[in-house]
Amino acid sequence: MKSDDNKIEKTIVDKAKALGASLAGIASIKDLKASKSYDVYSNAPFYEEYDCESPNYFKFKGVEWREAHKSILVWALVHPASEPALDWWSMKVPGFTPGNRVMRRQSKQLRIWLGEELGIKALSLPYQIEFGGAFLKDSAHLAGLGVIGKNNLLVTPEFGTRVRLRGIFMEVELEPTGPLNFDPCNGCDRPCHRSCPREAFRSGVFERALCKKENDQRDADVELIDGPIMGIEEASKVSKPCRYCELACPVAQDALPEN
Ligand code: B12
Repeated sequence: MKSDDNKIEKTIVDKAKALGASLAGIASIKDLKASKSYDVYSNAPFYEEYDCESPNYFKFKGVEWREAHKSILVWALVHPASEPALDWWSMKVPGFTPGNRVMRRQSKQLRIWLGEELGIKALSLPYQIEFGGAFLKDSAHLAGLGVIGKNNLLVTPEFGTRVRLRGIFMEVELEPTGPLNFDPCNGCDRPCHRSCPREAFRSGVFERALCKKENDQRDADVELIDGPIMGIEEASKVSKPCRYCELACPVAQDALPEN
């Protein structure tokens, strides 16, 4: 199914936005397989259990996506600094964060709509790559939502780095909606690098192990937070991931109220 005027692509992107996506676009899985993360991940998986050299190894076979999946719909939900709880983790919250909870719901609605309205078989992707998820920053870059900045995050013209991402694989070849011609880090003196409490950019590029130390510490430092703040009834133990490099990014700082 291919269209000359990108009608299907526009219909899908518009639907994602109608369901609450702040930004949305489409990338091809073929391009995603050629992306940097796909290559890097097999050699350096994030979770130790995924590393075949590790004693905890249980099932790493590389990133496995089904052949039938040809395109990815990727969308963003804006996470302004003024709404920090969107990003907080609790085992009691469906999807673990209030932001993910919203995006999971959008994902289900989109998957059903794709099947019923357009006859496109689709798969709502899990967040984590080792459970079958996709590289969402790379996908969003290829779909034209933004570009990957020197902070190793997706930087969008509209909301800067302050977005969260989600994706759906589709069993149909569609025209990619990106990438974008956008170069926000050129000429920037990188406040993102200076803001990191663990100096994870000390070598000039993002060092995941240093970032992980900070986030592991934050995982351990749970706080008991009232249910309604997390959108649930009962109080729960909550951890607050680090956002220093994200919030230091000057791109589109004025786009959001009280950002
Ligand atoms: C595991 C994970 C983590 C781990 C490991 C981080 C890491 N980068 O490896 C930890 C816990 C440390 C972490 C930290 C953070 N994360 Co995180 N994380 C993920 C997750 C689940 C998978 C990422 C992954 O392993 N990718 C594979 C590895 C190989 O890639 P990578 O190191 O991230 O970077 C690659 C790309 O940048 C690519 N690349 C570089 N340049 C270019 C250029 C082009 C053209 C292309 C195509 C690619 C490309 O190459 C790099 C590999 O060398 C994703 C969700 C998802 N499914 O994608 C969220 C995700 C990437 N994280 C996100 C966020 C927000 C964060 C934090 C700010 C913490 C927070 N508040 O949630 C920090 C920021 C750290 C940073 N500056 O990168 C967001 C990013 C949003 C955005 N605007 O980009 C995501 C998409 C989740 C979400 N909810 O939307 N994260």
